[in-house]
Amino acid sequence: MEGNPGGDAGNGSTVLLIGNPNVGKSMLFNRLTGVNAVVSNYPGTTVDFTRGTLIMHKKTYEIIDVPGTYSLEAKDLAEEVAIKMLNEHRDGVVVVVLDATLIERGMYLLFEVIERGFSLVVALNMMDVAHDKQIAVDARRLQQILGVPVVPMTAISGEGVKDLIDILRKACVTDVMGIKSRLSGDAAETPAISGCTGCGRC
Ligand SMILES: Nc1nc2c(ncn2[C@@H]2O[C@H](COP(=O)(O)OP(=O)(O)OP(=O)(O)O)[C@@H](O)[C@H]2O)c(=O)[nH]1
Ligand SMILES: [Mg+2]
Repeated sequence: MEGNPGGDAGNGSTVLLIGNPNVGKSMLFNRLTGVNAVVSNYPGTTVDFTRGTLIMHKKTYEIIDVPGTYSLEAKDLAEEVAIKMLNEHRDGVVVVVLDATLIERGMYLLFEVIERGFSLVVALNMMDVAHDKQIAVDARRLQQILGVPVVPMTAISGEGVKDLIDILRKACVTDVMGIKSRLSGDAAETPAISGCTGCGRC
């Protein structure tokens, strides 16, 4: 499966916000969609999810706030719904939201999304907390190693949200073997390109 470098967000225009519980997905969702959100039950379940729209550069994106999950191996109903939603939107863009103060905790889910071949972007949220706790986060390096856009942001203040919106169309697919080689130094890190995310796929 190939990404869609430089094109519109995936083949479709659905954007799924996925991440561990409490990383700020809903706060980001509110920033992206404003007031036009609709809450529904996922069919056949009592699990709520929210969808809304974002209109940007004359393109309408459907944004889905996926229930929080630690993995794509369901351990409860909410996680099961999260997985079903991903499977229903294989041509969409996945925004994997990570807590910048707990990056390792979100890596498992991130790699599961990568392994399934989704076109993705990483939103590194809670940068304000990372800053207050003096946790240094090198988003650029993470991006060069992962080979997908990584956007530092603070959903609570809105900082970085516009950058995330602008980068949605550069969402791309990456692969675990490539990441391993870049980590071990066997392959060059994807070069940073001026004015670009540096994922190297433009
Ligand atoms: N300081 C800070 N707090 C944030 C930020 N983003 C979200 N929060 C707070 O973190 C808490 C969790 O945010 P939510 O948006 O509900 O998180 P979620 O990922 O939707 O959580 P679940 O729906 O339970 O999976 C809330 O109290 C938010 O106000 C941020 O960038 N900085
Ligand atoms: Mg939420």
